[in-house]
Amino acid sequence: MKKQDMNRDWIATAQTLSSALPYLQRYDDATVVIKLGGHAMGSDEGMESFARDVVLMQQVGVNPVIVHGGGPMINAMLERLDIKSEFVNGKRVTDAATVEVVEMVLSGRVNKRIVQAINAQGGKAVGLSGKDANLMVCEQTDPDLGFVGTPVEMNPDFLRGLAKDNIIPVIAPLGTGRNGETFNVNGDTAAGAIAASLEADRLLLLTDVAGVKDSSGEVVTELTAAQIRALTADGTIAGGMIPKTETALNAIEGGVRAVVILDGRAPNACLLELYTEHGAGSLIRD
Ligand code: X2W
Repeated sequence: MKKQDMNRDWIATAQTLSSALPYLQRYDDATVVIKLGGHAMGSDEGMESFARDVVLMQQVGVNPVIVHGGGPMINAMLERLDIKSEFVNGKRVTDAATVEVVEMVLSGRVNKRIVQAINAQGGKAVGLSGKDANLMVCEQTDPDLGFVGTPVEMNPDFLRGLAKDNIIPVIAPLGTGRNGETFNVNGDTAAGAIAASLEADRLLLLTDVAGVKDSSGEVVTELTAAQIRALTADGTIAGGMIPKTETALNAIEGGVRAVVILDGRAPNACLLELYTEHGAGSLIRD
């Protein structure tokens, strides 16, 4: 590279940092809950880039809380163990044998991979599940689904305490039952409940689609809760997007300022959303 071109690169970097100032100020001390879905957890490079963004966010004043999924990793382990599994309305029918595998996979390998990636970038991440410190006490969602839980009681004070010590919680979506049961919670549902309990400034739902699409297939960059309801009623929002938009509506109703559904595989997705005018994905607010 010619010296002149190199200078231009550094100047562009400095300009980028400078233009981020209003966003850095806006999100100073903000609580941002990030749901990292199993489909958005790709390569080691992707995980490294995600972890770097999270650590950067914290370095500039955000309190990040990570909630993860891991559906595809659960599927792979159930297959290896020859346990059949099916989904009803986006939720896994979970018997006693399945919930054991769900906990092993999510609280084990998946959770620790994220914790390790964040710590490798200089962050202080701690892996938890909804069982730890009673972060997420659940009731059974529906007897037909077995050990699938709906969060009913949360512990946001514990998470606030961690934020004060600059600890980044990485939470697996399992809950504890009042009678000692282990409940499998949909990752989006868990992230929404945790974000609402914290009255978070942002909930970022990182997935493998670019956002909410309108009837012509274009991603809509900003939507109100009423628009989401209308697009759901006319069938434009369908399939796997439904649990995400439902989570978004519940989270907003529960006190979250805004929810963003975005493609977690895109490079620096979180930074693009928080720190640039461009934003990323679909932003939903009341
Ligand atoms: C999910 C939990 C993991 C999850 C499951 O068993 O697959 C229920 O369906 P993703 O990667 O975010 O889809 N739980 C009740 O939600 O993972």
